[in-house]
Amino acid sequence: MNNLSSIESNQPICSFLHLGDIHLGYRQYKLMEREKDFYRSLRDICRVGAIEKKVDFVLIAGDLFNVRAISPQTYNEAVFVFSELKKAGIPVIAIEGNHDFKETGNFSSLRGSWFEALAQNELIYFLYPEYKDSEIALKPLIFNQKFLGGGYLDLPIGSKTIRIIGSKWQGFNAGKSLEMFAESIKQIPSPPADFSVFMFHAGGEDYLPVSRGGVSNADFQCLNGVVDYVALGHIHEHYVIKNEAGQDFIFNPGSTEANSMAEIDIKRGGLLVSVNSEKKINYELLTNYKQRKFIKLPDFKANKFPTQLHLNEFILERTKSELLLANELLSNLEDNKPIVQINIIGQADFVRSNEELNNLKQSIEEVGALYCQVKWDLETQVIVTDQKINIQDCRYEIERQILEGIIGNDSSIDASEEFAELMIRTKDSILKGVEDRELLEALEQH
Ligand SMILES: [Mn+2]
Repeated sequence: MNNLSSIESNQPICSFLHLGDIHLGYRQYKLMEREKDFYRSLRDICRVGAIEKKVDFVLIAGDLFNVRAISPQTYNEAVFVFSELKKAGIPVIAIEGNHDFKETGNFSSLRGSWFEALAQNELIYFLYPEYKDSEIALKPLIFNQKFLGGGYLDLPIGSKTIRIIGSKWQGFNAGKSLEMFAESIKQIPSPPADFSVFMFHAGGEDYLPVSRGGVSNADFQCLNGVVDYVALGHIHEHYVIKNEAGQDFIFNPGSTEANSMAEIDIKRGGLLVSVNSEKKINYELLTNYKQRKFIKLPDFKANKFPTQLHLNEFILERTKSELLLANELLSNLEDNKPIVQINIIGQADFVRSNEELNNLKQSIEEVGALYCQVKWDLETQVIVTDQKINIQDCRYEIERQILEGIIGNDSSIDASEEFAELMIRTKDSILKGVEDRELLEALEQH
């Protein structure tokens, strides 16, 4: 083997960025700022995850748009991002998801899709295989020539060929359709590709029950040995499913922005993938791109407070300290203001006032939240063994929780609760000018 071919054999086959569930155009909470956030996330993840990393291509596995009928602004954003990628020489291959799929019915009708418009402008390769009876006829797109009207693309990367096959949205037929796809992919004329990807918008059974359209792990296995990488979208949480040989096989990146409060804490982002010369897949979940910050405070127990004003004051002070900790208080940069979620649980002894709850929401937005969601779950039974918080205790409780939060951030101290109490006592004894022997002893012990 000469030097050149040994270098060649060590070259990775390809690298790519796999995205899904971008939901461009979603104006969450009816806020223009949120619509902009979704645009910003896509721009930024394409910058840090594709252009700066010099990947070979970008996959969009459905739900690029939040709805099928998008606004001109949303279309312009897609054009902007894909033009940037095109300038960088990075092709984009996309399929539709349930949010943006072509209307069912007569395909020969004049009703189109914005994916077609993007493809006509040579900004994406739009994979949309057509049906012939119960078989899927996979027609090829052609690199740099044919951007729509087919089900697969052979992408030349250096001396290698990457084959990307895509499905349209299958709905409840998802699991059953895989066998058909596996057969059709095998029918693609030779020569075989060096690496192949199947793009599919559907959820795995661990995230979406089969009874609700999820695909069982067993149903996925017919693709094993037929393609090398299954690129999913649909579920907004990142996950990977292995094949029967125990290798990572099916990949889902998750959403690029939080589409609901339920998406604050889950793993999600973009998958930066590289394939080595032995077809071994390495991947990294990218989460470090511009995204809106969310703050979810611990549940507040309603029955600890004598009046709603006490409850409101307590929550507001607690939220302010949290915003301070996040260094966001009174930030006038709309881009940096967090979204705050407040959960109140259990029945209160006072009559609940929606007006007061709305006041709380507004106060929190005035001290620096872009948006505050206040939820009161009356169903949760809360048992409070200690006494109700009176005005004096209310202040103490706020101080204690704030200090505990600050101390809790320092991993070198594990008894944050105890420390918070000692700090308050120290402060009190200084203010009162009284020597507290017990306190001094306690402090000495630490
Ligand atoms: Mn979806």
